[in-house]
Amino acid sequence: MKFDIVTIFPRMFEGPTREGILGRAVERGLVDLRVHDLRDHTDDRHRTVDDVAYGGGPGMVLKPAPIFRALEAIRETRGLPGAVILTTPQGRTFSQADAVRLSRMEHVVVLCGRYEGVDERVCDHLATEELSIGDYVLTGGELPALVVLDAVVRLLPGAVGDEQSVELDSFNRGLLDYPHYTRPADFRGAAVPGVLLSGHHAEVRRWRKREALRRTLERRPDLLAAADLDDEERAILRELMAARQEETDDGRD
Ligand code: JD8
Repeated sequence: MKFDIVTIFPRMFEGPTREGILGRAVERGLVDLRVHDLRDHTDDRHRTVDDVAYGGGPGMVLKPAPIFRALEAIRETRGLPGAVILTTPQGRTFSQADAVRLSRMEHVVVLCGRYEGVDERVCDHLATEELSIGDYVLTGGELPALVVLDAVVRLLPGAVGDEQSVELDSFNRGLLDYPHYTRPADFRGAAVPGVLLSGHHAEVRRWRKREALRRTLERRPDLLAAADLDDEERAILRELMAARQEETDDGRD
């Protein structure tokens, strides 16, 4: 997969793209990643990428010309991308479904905004989609670009050692993950749940289902509507909801 990022801070990508699963995927060539310095696409002595906003007001805006020229250079050397993403607070919230969709493309470009944002003509005539990573304010689009890159690359075949772990991924199934434990069985008086030490694989599986459902019901009930549940999970969920109803109905009689 080809992945191009356009930014005024290319060094922000150095650490994150050298480490861990992402670093290994880049090293092995699963993703052909290129980070482009927007200033290399300016034509003035000062390498100007920003300007004051028409209409006035505080803060600078990224000029359209360097961004359009950067994209033209990418098209010439790398071909036509399947998506040109602008990371912006105005975008639709990036989801696992977006990560899956983008991971099936041959070529993705991400444009990183800074300052007060980018000239609207970039959104209108260059970007094919606008994505946000969540409802909080960052200083620019570089961290969102890294989030998108990380979520996409781990889905590429061969990126994660164990393909099964990607398939069983909590978000893949639409539920939160169950709790994980490792040795020791007793850590400073806090015990690992006995069922996990029992060696009863069927019981372990059922306990994990129950815990995943309990946590999802407790913390992210919004996820349950779209979750892909089997018959056993639906039965467990009914039990958990009935038990909760009991708790809140305490003073009924
Ligand atoms: C791109 C500039 C900062 C945003 C004034 C200073 C995404 N989930 C997200 N939160 N924030 C961003 C994001 C913020 C950005 C830029 C993305 C470019 N800024 C601006 C508007 C208000 N500040 C984001 N994706």
